[in-house]
Amino acid sequence: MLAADALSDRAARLAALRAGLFERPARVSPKFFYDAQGCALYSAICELQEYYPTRTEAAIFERHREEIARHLPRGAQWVDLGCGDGAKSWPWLEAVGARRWVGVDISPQWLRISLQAGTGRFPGMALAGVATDFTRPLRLQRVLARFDAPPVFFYPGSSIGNFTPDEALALLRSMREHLGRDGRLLIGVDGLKERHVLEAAYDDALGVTAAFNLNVLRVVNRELDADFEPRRFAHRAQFNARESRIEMQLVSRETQVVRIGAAERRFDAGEAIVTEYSYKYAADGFAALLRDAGFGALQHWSDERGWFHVFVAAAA
Ligand code: AVJ
Repeated sequence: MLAADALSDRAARLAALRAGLFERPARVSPKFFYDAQGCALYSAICELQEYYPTRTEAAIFERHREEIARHLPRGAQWVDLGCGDGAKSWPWLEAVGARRWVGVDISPQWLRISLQAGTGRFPGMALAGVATDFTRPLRLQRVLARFDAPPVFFYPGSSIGNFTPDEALALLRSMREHLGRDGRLLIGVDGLKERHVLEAAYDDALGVTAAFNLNVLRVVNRELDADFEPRRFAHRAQFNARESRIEMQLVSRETQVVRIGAAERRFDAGEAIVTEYSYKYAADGFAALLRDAGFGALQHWSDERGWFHVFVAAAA
């Protein structure tokens, strides 16, 4: 496994986490959700009745896999961005006859799990893991240059939705720079739909998403030596139609003072910490973003309700 991030990067990440908590409104980047507990809760979210994205995307992949694969290079290096347990990749490796799998994830836990699963399922296939996050430009040129095969950048699950449109544009451009002539992007993005469907998906009846959101306070406590009490905050998920995004927040249930390292941060009753944006795109809006990022030859698949969109794109 390659640790792309040096120790100084870790220090910078923690400094940014700390600074965000003292902003107004306070904010924590969603990349901090995914410790071991957070990963387990996210897996549980994907099984929820209300959380349609994972299963809607999976159905599109199942139904159109052969056709999508015909738009992808054979014998590719399959670059799984935010690979998690890797399970979304495995059927694709077979469908395109991939020669190598490169898992990229912020969580070393996930990389260990997915590398082990991949080794079991594809003995003899070249596998690599890269630990990094996507808030900075990707630098995978050297890893990819070790293999003479075009890359497929696989970015499923609407993870792109965590970025503002400007940030998403920068990330897509950085993927585009890796593609070469034969490389492709295969990306899944959540569609715009009715508010009540969106809000239920991010505020489920069982409270799993609430737990996922609150868990970030435990991550903060551990990383910054803070004393947030999850019970003193409430989960909130609202669709902001003007910005076309779900906004997840943790709302202080009372006026309180939280210690963060050697400092203190007061939260008023009702004051919110912004933890996640999840942008939703109409198909044509996302196609325009891809074109802005230098992609062309767009192919698009969706489900019957138009709830989720899958695109294949090449460098324009
Ligand atoms: C992993 C970013 C795609 O935005 O839907 C799920 C994360 N947050 N429920 C999403 C998430 C709350 C998820 N992504």
